[in-house]
Amino acid sequence: MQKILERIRSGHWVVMGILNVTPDSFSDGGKYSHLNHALTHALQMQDEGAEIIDIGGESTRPGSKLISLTEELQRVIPVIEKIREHSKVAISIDSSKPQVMAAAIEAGATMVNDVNALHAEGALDVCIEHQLPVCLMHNLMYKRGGPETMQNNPLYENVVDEVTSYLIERAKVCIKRGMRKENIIIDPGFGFGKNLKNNLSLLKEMQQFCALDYPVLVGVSRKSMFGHLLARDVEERLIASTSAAVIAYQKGARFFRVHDVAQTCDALALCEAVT
Ligand code: 7PJ
Repeated sequence: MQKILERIRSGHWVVMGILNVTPDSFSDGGKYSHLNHALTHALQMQDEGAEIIDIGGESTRPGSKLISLTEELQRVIPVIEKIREHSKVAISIDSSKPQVMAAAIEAGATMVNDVNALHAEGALDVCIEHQLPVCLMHNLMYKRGGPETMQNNPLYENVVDEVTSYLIERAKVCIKRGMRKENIIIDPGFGFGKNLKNNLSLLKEMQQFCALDYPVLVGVSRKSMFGHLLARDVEERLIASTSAAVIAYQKGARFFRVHDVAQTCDALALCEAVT
């Protein structure tokens, strides 16, 4: 994982493939819930160029329901163990629960991706104890009462400045508590408590996040912002998602969390060839 971060820092792009093991996950409808399907999908994404597989058991998309600790553990841990048996690909655990993070690390995950930026009690401690790379994502969930309600009324004076300050502040807190600065990745959190205009501003001003001293992870893949902009269903958002990745690349982003690995890698390889 450290090598991957070094590559990002030296200007190379890296793709993280999304592996949802949530029955209600919106873009693959739970198709990969079964262990062997999850493994096949992970290996396919690795084959297509994903250097990290991001495994999430709790759907964090707006409007979804939270699940219990036991259920989340039952969904993700066997998948991590299965992938570990068959591949050396880096695994990131997409969770906000410290117990899930700890169990995932034990099972072989080497990165934590938390859409709540380690706000849950004990989450920061787990990450500091293990000193592993962590993605801190901006999300107003804590102020707005969870994914069931967060989209109702997003309101910013200046979304880019507010997200920037939040990420800087959050990174500072983590460092103060003992996290190594080199292990911090930041993410503006497309779609989390943001409307279309907010999301487009984040993309338009991506260079502002990239100017901070941390690698920036971009998660726009198949998101509803494209549904709103283009009136496209989830399965029709490939071109927009890939184009957004290209735009983010051109503004300095190098780390991409995507469903469509092969297509995104093609687009990013072209970007790199002309940079
Ligand atoms: C993101 C994420 C994102 C990071 C999800 C979805 C919703 N983690 N987890 N960034 N989104 N770091 O994939 O549409 O944007 S779940």
